[in-house]
Amino acid sequence: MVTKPPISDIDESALTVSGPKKTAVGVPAVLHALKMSMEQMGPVRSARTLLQVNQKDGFDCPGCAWPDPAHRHMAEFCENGAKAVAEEATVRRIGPEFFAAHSLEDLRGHDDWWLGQQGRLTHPMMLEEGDTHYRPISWDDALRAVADAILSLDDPDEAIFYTSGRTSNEAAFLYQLLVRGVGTNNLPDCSNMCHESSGSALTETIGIGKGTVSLEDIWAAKLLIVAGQNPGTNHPRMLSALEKAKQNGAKVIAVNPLPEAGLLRFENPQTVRGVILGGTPIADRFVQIRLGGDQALFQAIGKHLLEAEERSGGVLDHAFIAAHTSGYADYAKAMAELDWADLEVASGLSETELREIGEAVRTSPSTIVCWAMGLTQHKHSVPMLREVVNMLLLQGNIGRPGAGVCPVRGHSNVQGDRTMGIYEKPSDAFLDALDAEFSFAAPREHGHDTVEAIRAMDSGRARFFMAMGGNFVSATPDTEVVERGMAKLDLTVQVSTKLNRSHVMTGRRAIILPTLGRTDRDRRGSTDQRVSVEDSMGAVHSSRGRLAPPAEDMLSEVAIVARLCEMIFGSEAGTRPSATPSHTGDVDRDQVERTAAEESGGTDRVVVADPANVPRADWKALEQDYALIRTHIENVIPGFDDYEERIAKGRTFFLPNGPRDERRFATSDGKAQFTVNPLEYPRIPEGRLLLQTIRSHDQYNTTIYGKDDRYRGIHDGRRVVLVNPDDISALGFADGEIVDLVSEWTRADGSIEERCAREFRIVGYSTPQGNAAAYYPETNVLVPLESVADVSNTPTSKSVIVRLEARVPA
Ligand SMILES: Nc1nc2c(c(=O)[nH]1)N[C@H]1C(S)=C(S)[C@@H](COP(=O)(O)OP(=O)(O)OC[C@H]3O[C@@H](n4cnc5c(=O)[nH]c(N)nc54)[C@H](O)[C@@H]3O)O[C@H]1N2
Ligand SMILES: Nc1nc2c(c(=O)[nH]1)N[C@H]1C(S)=C(S)[C@@H](COP(=O)(O)OP(=O)(O)OC[C@H]3O[C@@H](n4cnc5c(=O)[nH]c(N)nc54)[C@H](O)[C@@H]3O)O[C@H]1N2
Ligand SMILES: [Mo]
Repeated sequence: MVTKPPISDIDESALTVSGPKKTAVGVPAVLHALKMSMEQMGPVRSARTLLQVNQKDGFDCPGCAWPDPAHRHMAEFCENGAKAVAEEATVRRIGPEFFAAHSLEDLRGHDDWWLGQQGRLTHPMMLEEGDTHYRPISWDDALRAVADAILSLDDPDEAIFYTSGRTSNEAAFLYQLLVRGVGTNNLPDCSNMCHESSGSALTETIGIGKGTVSLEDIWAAKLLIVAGQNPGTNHPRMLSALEKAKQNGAKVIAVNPLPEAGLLRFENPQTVRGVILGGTPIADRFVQIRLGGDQALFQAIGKHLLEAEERSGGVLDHAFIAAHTSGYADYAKAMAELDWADLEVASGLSETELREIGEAVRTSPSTIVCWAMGLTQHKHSVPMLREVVNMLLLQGNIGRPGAGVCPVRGHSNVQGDRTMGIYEKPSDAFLDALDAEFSFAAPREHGHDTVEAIRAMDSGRARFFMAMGGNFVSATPDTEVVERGMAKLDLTVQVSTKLNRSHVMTGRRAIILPTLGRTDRDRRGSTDQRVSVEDSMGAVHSSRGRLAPPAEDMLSEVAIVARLCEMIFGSEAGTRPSATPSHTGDVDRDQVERTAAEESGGTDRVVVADPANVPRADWKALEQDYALIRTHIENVIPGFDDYEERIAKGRTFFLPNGPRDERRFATSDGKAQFTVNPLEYPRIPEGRLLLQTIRSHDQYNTTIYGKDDRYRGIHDGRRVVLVNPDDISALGFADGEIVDLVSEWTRADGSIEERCAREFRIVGYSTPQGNAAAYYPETNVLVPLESVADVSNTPTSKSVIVRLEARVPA
């Protein structure tokens, strides 16, 4: 297979390095955002669009999932949000002429940066087996081809339905219903590669897979530990919240192998002080931890708290521990047995430093821990996050103001998609309610997550792939295996706004279905529709785009899915969702299944979209009026009562959250769980480095906006590897040298598997010895599919053993 490594489009010879910045945001950020907006949208559209971001009754910023304050600034604006908007609201278009001019072969030679720069997709396109070019196809024919491919499968589990995290609640809800109606739970999503470890650890320990704090809690906290997160780039609006917390007297501890600018000093472009006086120092303390050392850190804090309690008392919240937790004694014993020397080695921090951080926690009346990918993408991420919970439980730091867990979510509606049932392991309660609402029996067997989906493709167990957004080929680990797997499929379908590698590394046949984004007006029938989303803190609100869509007859995600449902399940015109909740009603599941089995001839064989057992609804009506979808959601998912009313006029409502609202923990014994987790940390073999793969300041996941990483001082290029200067010389290299990165994966039998990413420039950088960093997605070729986190199955994108290899002179 031809997979020219896409290194051809960005001219890396122009790369310069100026060293990391000590401040984030400020005026340059605003200017950068405006520059990109003007390039993509021109002045009028830029002004119109940017003023609507995150305003009441405007559109939800597609940038990140950080919540909006109730009282919003005129422009609740951040540089990278503006870039995300410009990327979508661009005036560039690619229609049939573009695909006629570029063969598949030609497109395959380009990287995600070039592909994304071409503009918005406007027409359904189809690639038939053996074709050299995509060709235009009508909407009806395209959707019919998708429906036929699904119906011709021998088993519904041969189909895989991926979701990225931008999909609205309404589209996500219909999409999972389509998938379950077809007869499978194969619903991998970007979350599998993102916060799955958080979900796993939190569900086990506190009974909910989400955070337990609101924005008000952040403002009220007295200590915020921000670990494994680069908010200056990835959640810039979080910096305003941290600034406000500091004004209220909070201390901030930043835990990171890299001295990220946003964690150090913040110039708020919204205030005079930020612009003229040079801003607020954010982190009171920067803790330069070794990659993967956080489990040791949180154990050390727990151990310190327990020792202090032993000495003089007054540290622990005994009443909370007694009333609301179990497992305390075992945990305390395990901490007592830990050796400070081991904790030092694992974290790379001295006992003194570990104890100082422990003191900051001990003396804080209310503590929040915030984290993102630095804590979720390691082999031992789930035990690492259980330790975060242990530490917080000791002082009763869950379910009271200014305290709790704050996993900072990535995609703007990734959390909402999960709430809507985009999950390969749905609960029975959810499925029971779905069955009752749509008079069918959804499959119970769990489906494939992202890593399992790739295995199924590669082994020939899958034949059909559909993606509701995202860029599966570039975002997933082990790029070559994924490309090989995709090529084995009968049909790959991408519902997308922009072109990316997943449209060119296809199955034997491929279909592109262009769709509307957040900023686009979505007119159905005679009314403009709105959708709704859930932010990182469980608040739900509406979103409505106002821009003219990129082309006349574009379909929204909702419309695409509704039409597929109608084609596959048949119409049930005239039925309306009733106003009775199904999530409390009892379903005679056995009866539904019996009837289905009888009607399909009494066999046990799983039939694809078995006509006797398909969800029943008036799909056309749902397509024309999204409020009807919201009524269904209200009936199926607890917490959405009066959905329509509570999102009207730009209002926001909070979903119920047991731990936060009433210290209610939906675990097996109704209590929060202390857990015992043997200390783990990555061991780095002699002469090797542990590589983390991260985002630059000029990208959104696999969407590359530009070639700068301003805060880290990297300009006009992306193929760099950041290495500690002592390691550079110890390994016999020089700063600026071009090397290949070779990853080494030790198989179960002890043999070593190698993968190579070519031509990276070594940049001396402040990172702990033995640790290195480079950008994703270019480095995904290095991440072995087998290298996943225990329990959550998340690829270990922050923990890849590599060696640097000198390039053989040509
Ligand atoms: N502009 C922009 N915004 C985004 C995105 C984007 O690509 N661009 N992506 C969105 C998505 S989907 C997500 S999930 C989030 C991602 O947001 P982040 O998690 O902030 O993104 P990463 O670039 O992966 O950065 C990981 C951070 O963790 C640190 N780190 C790595 N390993 C460790 C470790 O072992 N311990 C500790 N303590 N720190 C560690 C890294 O040095 C880095 O600062 O951002 C969202 N927002
Ligand atoms: N090595 C490494 N790999 C990683 C990570 C890492 O840190 N390191 N991070 C992981 C994480 S946290 C995540 S979340 C995943 C991200 O994985 P994905 O979500 O799959 O990837 P994105 O790059 O966000 O997807 C971008 C594409 O989404 C489409 N799109 C944008 N907006 C819309 C929309 O409104 N509707 C539709 N239908 N399509 C739209 C566009 O076509 C665009 O090209 O990557 C993961 N992969
Ligand atoms: Mo993510």
